[in-house]
Amino acid sequence: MNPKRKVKLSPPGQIAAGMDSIQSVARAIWEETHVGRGVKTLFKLNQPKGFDCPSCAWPDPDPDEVSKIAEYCENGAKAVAWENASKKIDATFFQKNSVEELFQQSDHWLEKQGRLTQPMVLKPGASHYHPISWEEAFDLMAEKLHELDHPDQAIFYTSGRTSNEAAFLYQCFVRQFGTNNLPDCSNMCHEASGKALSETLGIGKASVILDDIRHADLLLVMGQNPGTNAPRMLTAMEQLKKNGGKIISINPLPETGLIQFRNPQKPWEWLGKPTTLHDLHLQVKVSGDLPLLKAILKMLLAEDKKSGGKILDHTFIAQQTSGYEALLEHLETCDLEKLIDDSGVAETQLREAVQLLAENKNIIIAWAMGITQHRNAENTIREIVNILLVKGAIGKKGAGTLPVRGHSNVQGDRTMGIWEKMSDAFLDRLGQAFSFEAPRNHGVHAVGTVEALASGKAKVFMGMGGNFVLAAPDTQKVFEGMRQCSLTVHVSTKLNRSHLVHGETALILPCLGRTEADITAHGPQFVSTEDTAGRIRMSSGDLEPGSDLLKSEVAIICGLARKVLGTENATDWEGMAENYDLIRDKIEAVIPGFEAYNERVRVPGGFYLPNGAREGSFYTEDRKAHLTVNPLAEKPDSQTPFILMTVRSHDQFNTTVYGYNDRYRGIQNSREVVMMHREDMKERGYQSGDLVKITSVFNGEKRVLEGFQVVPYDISRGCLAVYFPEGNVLVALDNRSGESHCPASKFIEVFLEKMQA
Ligand SMILES: Nc1nc2c(c(=O)[nH]1)N[C@H]1C(S)=C(S)[C@@H](COP(=O)(O)OP(=O)(O)OC[C@H]3O[C@@H](n4cnc5c(=O)[nH]c(N)nc54)[C@H](O)[C@@H]3O)O[C@H]1N2
Ligand SMILES: Nc1nc2c(c(=O)[nH]1)N[C@H]1C(S)=C(S)[C@@H](COP(=O)(O)OP(=O)(O)OC[C@H]3O[C@@H](n4cnc5c(=O)[nH]c(N)nc54)[C@H](O)[C@@H]3O)O[C@H]1N2
Ligand SMILES: [Mo]
Repeated sequence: MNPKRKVKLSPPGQIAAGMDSIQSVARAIWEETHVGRGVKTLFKLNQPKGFDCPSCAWPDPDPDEVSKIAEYCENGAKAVAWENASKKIDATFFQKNSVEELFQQSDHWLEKQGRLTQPMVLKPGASHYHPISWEEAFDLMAEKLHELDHPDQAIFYTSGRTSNEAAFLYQCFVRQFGTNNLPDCSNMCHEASGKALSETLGIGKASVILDDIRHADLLLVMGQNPGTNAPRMLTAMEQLKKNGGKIISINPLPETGLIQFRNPQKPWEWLGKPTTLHDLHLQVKVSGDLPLLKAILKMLLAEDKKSGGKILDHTFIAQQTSGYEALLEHLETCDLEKLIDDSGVAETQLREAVQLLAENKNIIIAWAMGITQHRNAENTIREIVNILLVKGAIGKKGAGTLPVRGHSNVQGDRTMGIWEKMSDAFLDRLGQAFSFEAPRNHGVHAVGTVEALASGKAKVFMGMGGNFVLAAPDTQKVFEGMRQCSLTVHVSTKLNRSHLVHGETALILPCLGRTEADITAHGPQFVSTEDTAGRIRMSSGDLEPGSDLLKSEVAIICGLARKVLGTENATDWEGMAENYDLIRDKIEAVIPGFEAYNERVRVPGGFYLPNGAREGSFYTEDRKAHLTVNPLAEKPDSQTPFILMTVRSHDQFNTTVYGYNDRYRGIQNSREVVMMHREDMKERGYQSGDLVKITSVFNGEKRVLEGFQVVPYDISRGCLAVYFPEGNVLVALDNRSGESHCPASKFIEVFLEKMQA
């Protein structure tokens, strides 16, 4: 067997951004879009009157600051260029290429074919997609949905790019149809953060805003690769450093974006020295974070005792928290040496971290998928909260929790009610506002969706954006499940695998992107989004749409709702489709925090949603912040010598593969690689480029991925990394966190076998 693409290696980068990232932006615009159109859009990106970047959910600076600078990053610019592809996919393309032929192509190739331009249908038994009118598509969907025995046989997924307005209408339609089957990408992303933070602090979101980072003394960045996945965060980190703050990174990989930074927005600084970002890097074992945090906490308590109680904030602990005694008792029973050993980090380094935590008061802890996509994710996140609480580092300027969200509006979608188990209070208000009785039984989450599809319990799958078949765990199972559906429907901008792994009938419904003008009979419309810091802002595109046949997500939902719910349905779908102010009025009526929505969203920079934890009020049952006792995870399967994580390269947005070069890591030309420590390679007799078969073992079941090239990398011993989504083949459905059911796509027990080249 030969690799499909031979990997080329160069030394990993030491400095993030700078000139290389500018070149990369230029290349993306040149290759994907008309140059004028691309450059025009960049000037509107994240500006108060422009559109919200469709890439990540990193917050924008305040309007007076943002208007002075170009507020975008390399990967945001790539996302915008990708959305504005000058290439188009029309009916002739589908006539030329059968579904079978398209299925044989790579994911990169599929999206590279350009923007989808008209609704398409795949009829039962047909080999090719054919054009269909919007009206016929909605009729077809209504027919298939009405054929079901129960509304719970349909599942309505959402990816995180959907605007507040579209998300609100979508969940309203789905609940009026009669189900809470509203899984979303958050189920596979920050679900564990929401769960652990709501329980302990009374709000499932970050407790800090952008400005807090500048005022922090110490920032911990755990399980996150901001240089690639939230590049604008590096600007905030640079400011923190310039103000004398310190940074600790905790990661099995020494990610370039955590080491040094040259601000691409400040070319006059490119010749000077880059800003050194992290002061300390703790190269934790994959999933070693909980033992690491416990060890730090134990040492911190010991230091506090020695200092006569000067290190922890005892007043805060006494007045604002519960559970301190139980936590102390629990830590007594933990063996420090064993914790340190399980973390994979040397004691001397942990002592340095403890020193920094002891010396500083304003502490922020940021984290992302390296913490959430684990079996013990909730426990780890509650332990993060423990550390902040004993230091009194919450509810004040420059301190708090920072779960860095992924998709640009994933947080807003959840606020709008995209969740399989919204509270009764929300459902009551929704029912009142739209004169119906919302269903109460919980729906399925993302993993539950795969189970429901695979077991035949669900028959219709609709995706509002995203690429569910590749994003979900256990690729083989998802494929089987999708193929059993009577209907699969995707509202999309680009062609992807989910269009090709389909039900008996399939529909592709092409929609407007963020950058495009959305003009209705009522005039130009704008939408709004919520960022990681809970700020709501307007987003308004002004480019000419990629095709006359595209509809906005709002229009698609309204058109569909009218057909499915019937002409007697009292909701003013037609009115809302023309005038988005009417949607925002309804949001205001249903969701607390959106008072005077239409007025405040028009103020440059928008407004912040209320956030108890940020203001030092904890809306838990007892109105206290909870210190908690969090059990350590069970030992992994001893039969499998390696723990494998799936990560993103610098050249992708989730399942959208822009290209094959992971620039910062120095891994080029191929994504079919497995990163391994040199000593582990030596011990097992592997050479760079050797081909391996990776086998994961979970509950005795095996899953395999073949033909991956071994790449020597500075990764913790005993740990491996492959890219997402390729690695999803190896993730068993039950390999997930116990409480929030987030797939443990960063904790896969595997063994390797050499393959003949
Ligand atoms: N350009 C770009 N931007 C994106 C995305 C994208 O694909 N491309 N995706 C968006 C989305 S939806 C999301 S959720 C975010 C994702 O943003 P990240 O969470 O940064 O994404 P991952 O690549 O999954 O990286 C996880 C990091 O966790 C580390 N890690 C893995 N396991 C462990 C562990 O056990 N402990 C610790 N401490 N670290 C660990 C990995 O080494 C890696 O550095 O980015 C968003 N932004
Ligand atoms: N193994 C493994 N699995 C993972 C992860 C991991 O780290 N490892 N990460 C998980 C995470 S954090 C997430 S968030 C999920 C992501 O899962 P998804 O959100 O489902 O996937 P994306 O790749 O972001 O979706 C890309 C598609 O969205 C469509 N699209 C783009 N823009 C728009 C738009 O404006 N409107 C509409 N309607 N469609 C649009 C395009 O057709 C594109 O092909 O994957 C999860 N799966
Ligand atoms: Mo995500």
